[in-house]
Amino acid sequence: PKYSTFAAVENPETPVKVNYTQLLIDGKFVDSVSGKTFATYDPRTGDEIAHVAEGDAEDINRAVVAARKAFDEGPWPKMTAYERSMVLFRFADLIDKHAEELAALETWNNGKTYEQASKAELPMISRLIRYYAGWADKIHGLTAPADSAHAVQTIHEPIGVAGQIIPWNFPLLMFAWKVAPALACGNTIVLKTAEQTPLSALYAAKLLHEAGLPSGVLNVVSGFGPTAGAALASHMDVDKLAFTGSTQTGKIVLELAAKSNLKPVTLELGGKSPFIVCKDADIDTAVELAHFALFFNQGQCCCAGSRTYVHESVYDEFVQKAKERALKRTVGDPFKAGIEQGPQIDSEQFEKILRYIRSGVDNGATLETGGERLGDKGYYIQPTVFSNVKEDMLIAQDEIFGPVQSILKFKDIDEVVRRANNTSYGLAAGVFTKDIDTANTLTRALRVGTVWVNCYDVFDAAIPFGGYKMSGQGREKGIHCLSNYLQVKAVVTPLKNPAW
Ligand code: TXE
Repeated sequence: PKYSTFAAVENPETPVKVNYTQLLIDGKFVDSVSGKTFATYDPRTGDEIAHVAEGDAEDINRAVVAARKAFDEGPWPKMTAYERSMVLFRFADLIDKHAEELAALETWNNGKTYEQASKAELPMISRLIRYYAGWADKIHGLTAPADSAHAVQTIHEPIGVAGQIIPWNFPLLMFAWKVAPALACGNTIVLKTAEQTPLSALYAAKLLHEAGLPSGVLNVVSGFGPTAGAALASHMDVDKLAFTGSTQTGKIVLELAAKSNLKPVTLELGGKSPFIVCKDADIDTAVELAHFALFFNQGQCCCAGSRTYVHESVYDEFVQKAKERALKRTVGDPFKAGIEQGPQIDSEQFEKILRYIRSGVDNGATLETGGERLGDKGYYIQPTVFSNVKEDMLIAQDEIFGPVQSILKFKDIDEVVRRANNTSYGLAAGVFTKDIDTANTLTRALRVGTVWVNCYDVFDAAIPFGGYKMSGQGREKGIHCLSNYLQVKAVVTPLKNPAW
């Protein structure tokens, strides 16, 4: 197959100046205690962008001490909720003002298209920050009806120092999902970015300080998982941990949290989300959205629709159209207009995806299109489509996290429910049908945290997101996320005159 639009970067210019590469602790940019740094790369070429300070257990500890002090001594948790909300509103305005530079950093360090970063992600980020800014002064307790001799009220207090560990697939969006609700509720934070993508969060954290965030409230440590990440998860003075990443690492951090101080943990982990196309679906729309559900962000989405189940009566037509759509996908330098797909994040993910593609071929799935790398530089992979995928194949079971669509055939609704649920994951699902009864049956039967009906990847700030089963614990976004960052205190006082 020819990918006529593919154009790798020949002589990449520096898309944006990298201003911040140190750790951000107690309101200041500082070197790591060890003085060590590590390189961060441009996935378009594999070339180095910059060296950033490498945080380790000692730096995490310094950051936790700063966050603890900022929590215990204030002013942040003791400021009025209105003042906290105004800091977040100003932060959202600054994100909008610097959206071009932030989007450029995101594309440069991650490989996602600039169009996606600037037109979809950055607006979503400032919108989400404003959503939580709006919540800050609307967090109410209750009065509870107890026995007639006591007055009972509940007070919602910030939980304390939040540890947050984020992945590389949406560096800035994940930063916002974590930081905005925690700050709205009055917590202080130590956040560890993914080692692949440290740059945009440092920039955003700097903007948050410009917006008026007091020193020590948000500390950002770049570094690796087994060192900095593990130190954060097991720190005795961290009151809550929020993690997004692989299921495997989710298990590790949960264990570290349990073995240290039993800090509560929320987890947003991997998935193998079914995308179900029923016989009465609008096929052209389903083909387009199934393509989007899988290939969006180079296939590097926890909720990627990575098992495309198609009813047997429309299967052949669907496969043919899915193949044609994949062949039309424009792959190349993510800074170029009109490009839909950039490179994968790094050589590790790139090799892993190519191994899965080989296993699909070896196990007898039909390779409709793609299957190879593109170019000889950077981490580009051809949009790949497999048909005749069987349930027990690795490509139907594991999270590939790349541009590889697997199309499976089904006969009836009960069967597809059984097969869709036959996985340890339960993050999301897509359902394509015009029949309200089929839609109702599927939305209720699927054991997943989000069901998109005749749409996919709709991510408003108000929509809760999270997984059933091994896709995670707890919910992010929406009203549900607030409870992750709040303690509920019951206050009971005797009533002098119970009769009143
Ligand atoms: O994930 P990790 P990786 C999936 C996807 C991908 C695979 C591996 O399938 O191919 O995971 O990616 C930190 N203690 N997802 O290796 O390891 C790490 O530094 C504490 C799905 O990048 O989970 C980073 O900040 N922290 C996912 C974060 O965990 C540790 C997004 C995520 O890295 C640690 C990314 C440790 N011992 C990958 N080890 C999603 N749900 O969207 C690592 N980390």
